[in-house]
Amino acid sequence: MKNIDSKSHVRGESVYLDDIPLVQGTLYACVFDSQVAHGRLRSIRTAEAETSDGVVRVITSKDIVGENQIGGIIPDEPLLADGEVHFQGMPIAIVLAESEELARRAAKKISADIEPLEPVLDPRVAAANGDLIVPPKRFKLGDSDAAFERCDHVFEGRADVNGQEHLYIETQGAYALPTEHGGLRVYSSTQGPTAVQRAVCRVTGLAMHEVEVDVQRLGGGFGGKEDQANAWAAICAVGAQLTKRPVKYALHRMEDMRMTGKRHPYSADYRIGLDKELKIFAYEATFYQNAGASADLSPPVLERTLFHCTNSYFVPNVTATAYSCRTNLPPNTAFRGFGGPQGMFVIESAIAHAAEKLGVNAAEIQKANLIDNGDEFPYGQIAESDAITTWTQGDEKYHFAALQHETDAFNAASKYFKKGVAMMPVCFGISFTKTPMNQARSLVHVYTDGSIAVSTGAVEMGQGVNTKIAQVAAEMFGLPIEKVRLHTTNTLRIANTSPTAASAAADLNGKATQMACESIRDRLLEIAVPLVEAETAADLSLKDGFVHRNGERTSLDFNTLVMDAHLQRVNLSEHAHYATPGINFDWETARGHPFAYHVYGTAIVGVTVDCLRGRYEIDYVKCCHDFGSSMNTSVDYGQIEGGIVQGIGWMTIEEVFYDAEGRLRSNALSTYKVPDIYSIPKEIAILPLVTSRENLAVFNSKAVGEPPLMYGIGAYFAIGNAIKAFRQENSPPSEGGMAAASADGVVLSFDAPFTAEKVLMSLYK
Ligand code: MTE
Ligand code: LUZ
Ligand code: MOS
Repeated sequence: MKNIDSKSHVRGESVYLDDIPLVQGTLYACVFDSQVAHGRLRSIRTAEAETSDGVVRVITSKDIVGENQIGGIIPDEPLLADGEVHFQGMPIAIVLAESEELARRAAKKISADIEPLEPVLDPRVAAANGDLIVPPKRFKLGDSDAAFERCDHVFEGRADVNGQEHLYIETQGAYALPTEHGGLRVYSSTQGPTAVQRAVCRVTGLAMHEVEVDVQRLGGGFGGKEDQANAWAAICAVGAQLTKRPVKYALHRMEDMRMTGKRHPYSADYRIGLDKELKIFAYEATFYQNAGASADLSPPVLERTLFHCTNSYFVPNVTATAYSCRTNLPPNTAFRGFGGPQGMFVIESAIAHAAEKLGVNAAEIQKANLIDNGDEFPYGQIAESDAITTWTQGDEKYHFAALQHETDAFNAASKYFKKGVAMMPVCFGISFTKTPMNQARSLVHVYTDGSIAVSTGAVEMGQGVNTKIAQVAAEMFGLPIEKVRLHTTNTLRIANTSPTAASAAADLNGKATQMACESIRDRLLEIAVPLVEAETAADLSLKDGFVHRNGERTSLDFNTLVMDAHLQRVNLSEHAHYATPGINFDWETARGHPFAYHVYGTAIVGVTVDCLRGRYEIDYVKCCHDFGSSMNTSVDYGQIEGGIVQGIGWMTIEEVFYDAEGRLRSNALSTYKVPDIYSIPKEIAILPLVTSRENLAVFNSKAVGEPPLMYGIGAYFAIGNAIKAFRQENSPPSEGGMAAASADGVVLSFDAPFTAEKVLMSLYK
């Protein structure tokens, strides 16, 4: 079954923020933002902008009616700079004008007198200065100190991983309209309508019941709109409140890239200890997260780094410590995987390091340590594991040994092109790690013509959540999917939503929808009992648009039944609430059962490196992926393909670059390269692992949004292996391994992304 949006997408008929018809009198906002990464804001000169053509108002922090604050977790983020600026791109003033162009023109006429202060960009420096967003977090299993004493091999090193630009096709934006009694209606391109509502209320001083937030769909979010849609909605709301006119702001691409945060870069130290059988007996990691200038979502991102620091492996003795470091970059934020991929990259680096030094294939170490049923994660949850199954089935189908052999044979015959192959197992926990966030609601109306309207807290952003929820409703009522319509995510219909994030939107909102439909269906079947001369409703079901009795179709169709129920004054609507059962986590002890379940998978990634130019191609990604039982393979395969490409992009060609002044140099698509049709893997093969074990996924169809991104990490190590093949042939063996800075200064370090430049430098002295 295709994504229900595919037709309107292809025809250009799908409605995004910028397609909403504008109300007469709408003003356009544009932000004047800081050109300095860190400094004291002495004064702002707005006079020239204020008298500029078409300008209605210029707003600075002192004009804000409510609180000048949008920090969701920690109140450390002013909407408009006041007293100090903390990153280049920090909003200082808002211009409102009669047209977009006039607003932009006027914003250029604003200037600010800023006394520069030393910017801090390196998270290790921030940590040394004691500038942390929250106190350090730690996971501990067993006793790693004692365990290292007993290891046969111990290796330590450093791994760095850079950020990533979200590059949703639709940039950030919002449109705020004044409503009766001083209220506001806000259209926002957000993953978190309630988060937007809260931010709008805070800056305007309005109560939540006075503010309606509505979201049709997003042209991509990828985590970038989980928290960071708030500022633009708040800016429009402040403008609408002060002028009593509608205000719209849709960011230009370069504004968006400059002013918004990205995936968190991390720097980490690791220490890994193995025994003679290659069992990882002890692991220590220290993570320095580059949080940027304010907290945003950095604390839970940091926590998820710890949750995934051992990836798919069971390690009996683990100490993992994580620091969230405040720097003068735009606040970094959620990005597909939410800190998990950064944690996984470090243990994969440690394993590659050990493999190199021990002269074994990294896959041997990986395989020897896969987490099994009943093993304990470093946070106390007991694994119901399919890590070994996905590895074994993937290997049986795609033959890692044969691919390795093929790679070696190619390399023996080729001087300037070298191939590399790597295995990449993945294990990702499904649920918000903050237990209270794991709740959702759904509002279902059955209309008297038999058509069905569904509203939930889930936001459609291309991932197909609306398709899955429509499938749930259609299945529950035994109707074709055309009879179901998903409506906008709206805070008046569904209140207090969790953001659409953590890959859990289909599970949470799908389950709530299932419950709502179940209640209405049960009432309908009670009405049907006498109409089809059944004994009890238990004998009845809804299928193919008809009531069935003991599995056989009766003459009573759905529409007739619905009208009959209505005439008997039966409620045809339901608002249901779902909260994931059985989950908990206690940060006091750093133990619990935070995840409803885990998603497992194993990928084999193959690459070819051009050893004269440093360029490379991704030949294939072949994976065995744990679906539970997919309710929509075309949506799920799309998520896997997209996730893999995005993960590879992060690990290879995408390079977020800030200069020493904290200025984003990769600030446009000419300087920030994302995978295109030419650089995606030549082959993506997916072997579904179908399991029927009961899980907490909707219709047993496991969450798929984030886990596949992490298969992309394999590309980094496959490239590393190709480089190793070249260097083994072209340099003396004493030169040192992939992880080591060798005596002659050649460095093959763990420092993602592996851009062509870095590959070239790694190939030669
Ligand atoms: N797929 C598309 N096409 N666009 C997106 O923005 N976001 C990803 C993933 N897949 C995203 C996507 C992220 S970060 C998450 S958390 C999940 O979708 C969220 O949706 P779900 O909970 O319905 O899987
Ligand atoms: N967002 C969040 C997330 O607030 N908590 C999470 O645990 C999470 N996990 C993945 C992606 N977004
Ligand atoms: Mo996704 S990072 O949970 O929005």
